[in-house]
Amino acid sequence: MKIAFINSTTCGVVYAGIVYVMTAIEENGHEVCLIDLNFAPRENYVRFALQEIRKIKPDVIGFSTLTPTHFRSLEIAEKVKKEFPSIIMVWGGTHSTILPEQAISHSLVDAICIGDGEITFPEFLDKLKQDKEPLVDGIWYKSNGKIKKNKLRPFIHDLDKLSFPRWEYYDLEKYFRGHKINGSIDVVASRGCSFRCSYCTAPLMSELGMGNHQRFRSPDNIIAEIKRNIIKYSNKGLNSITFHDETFGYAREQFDILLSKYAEEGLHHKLFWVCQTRAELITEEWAQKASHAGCIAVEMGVESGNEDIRKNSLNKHIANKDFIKTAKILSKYNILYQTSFIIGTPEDTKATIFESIKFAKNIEPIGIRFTLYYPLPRTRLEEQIRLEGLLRTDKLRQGMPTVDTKHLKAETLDKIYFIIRLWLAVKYLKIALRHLGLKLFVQIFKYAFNLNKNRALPLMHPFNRGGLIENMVMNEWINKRKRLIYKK
Ligand code: B12
Ligand code: SF4
Repeated sequence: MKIAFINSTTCGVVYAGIVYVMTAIEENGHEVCLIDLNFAPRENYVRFALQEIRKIKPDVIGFSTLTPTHFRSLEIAEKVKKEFPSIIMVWGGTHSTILPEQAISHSLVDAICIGDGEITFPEFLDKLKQDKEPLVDGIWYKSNGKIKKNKLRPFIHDLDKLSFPRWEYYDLEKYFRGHKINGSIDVVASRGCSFRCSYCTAPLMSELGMGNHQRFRSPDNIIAEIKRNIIKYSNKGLNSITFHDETFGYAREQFDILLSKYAEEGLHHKLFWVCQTRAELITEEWAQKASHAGCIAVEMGVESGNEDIRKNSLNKHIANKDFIKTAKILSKYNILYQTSFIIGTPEDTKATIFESIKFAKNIEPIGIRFTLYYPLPRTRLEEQIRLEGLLRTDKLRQGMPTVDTKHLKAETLDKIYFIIRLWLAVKYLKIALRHLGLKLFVQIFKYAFNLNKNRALPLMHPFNRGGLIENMVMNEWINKRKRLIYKK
């Protein structure tokens, strides 16, 4: 069978979940291809997807959807169903896993995959091929318009058994040139998270009746994947690794062995890496090991500069002083750090948002992200907001309800957010000038005339979240580190 995949989340980055599933079904003898919306002209993704579907003529389309972006899958599915009613549409990803009832209830969706897709989806396709009823654990489907629910399938416990993701479904050379860190590929060393932040869906995953969601790969398996990546993708421009775990380094034993092996094998001279993790995991020893093994940058969620909001409302029990300490440790070991903040959670006032800006300035990260709060359904915070009547269904933001805080209307938040983005643009310019000096203008010139050919991704707006400038600073930093290492 021929299966086309569409990832409705587009931020100009590759995505491991879809690649893992594609790899598994290709190994099972099916033909697969990816319709990459990152290459769709802005706002024209539906037409782009349709054109691709006309060329590919798939039997099945697998959509990967998140709740905040699932409306894009619906828009595409609507047009596809009209033109090709026989194509079977299957949804998978976090949205279908967290909100299966909602996902399967859309008239355009024929089946959903709940949880991991690597075993479930190939089994489902086999049934389709044999024209049999898809009695497959982890699949809900429609039969004569009626919803049929199979049993849930436990999360895949032994991640080492999975085949390494085949990244060539993506046009890697273009990503390698346009990515935040040039030449970076994702590696997922663990899946899941055991912290319980109130705005996040991670804590729900282990409560779905599919077993513990947090799982870890063995260091040997991870190293083998990285070595395979070097062999396969170096000639395309592979240069670094992004560990896309929720909290990289949470399991200290895995972290220690992995990094020792990474350095022993000399991989730290070949591929630098970045990761996202929690600030309190970063001890002096953590940072020393990470730096020695080629860590170039860490992304940490601060969420709010107001400690009370962070701890009591967002359930993230990290004190301001701990972030400051972590920032100092990371600087000591030459690791750059990026921070992310959420504005518009229920307790936010103008003053607390200002505290976040001030805090972001104080800890001097290389990259700062501010996002407006999305109330993710079924999370603890969303339930609270619903009860308190702060959810606004009259005002949607990218298809999602908007939230008033207890003190601010969503309209005011929009204005504040606009000002923050202006402030960030100036801030990024300052950071870049500090790190690059006059080289910055040479780089902007090169970018403007596409001399480095790094304007490959049409959806990536150059100033989106400081994307272009952050990209330049990160890459300059990597080059500096490389020069230092090769001098030794
Ligand atoms: C990497 C990542 C991203 C990447 C890429 C995501 C993507 N889908 O393209 C980027 C940086 C782009 C991103 C962006 C966002 N993300 Co994000 N992201 C993640 C993260 C950290 C890891 C995802 C990953 O690679 N997991 C590892 C893979 C192996 O697991 P998986 O994704 O679950 O995939 C498996 C199954 O779901 C299934 N599957 C997946 N797709 C399909 C498709 C089919 C057909 C089938 C059969 C099966 C299947 O099989 C896969 C393999 O087992 C997750 C956290 C997490 N736990 O997943 C958050 C997460 C997915 N992100 C989330 C959010 C909210 C966002 C943003 C909306 C945040 C924001 N406010 O800006 C943005 C989207 C912005 C936009 N405009 O599009 C939420 C989603 C919540 C929800 N209810 O949908 C998560 C769960 C974080 C959280 N805990 O709250 N994200
Ligand atoms: S640490 Fe990150 S992934 Fe874990 S619950 Fe908190 S926000 Fe979610």
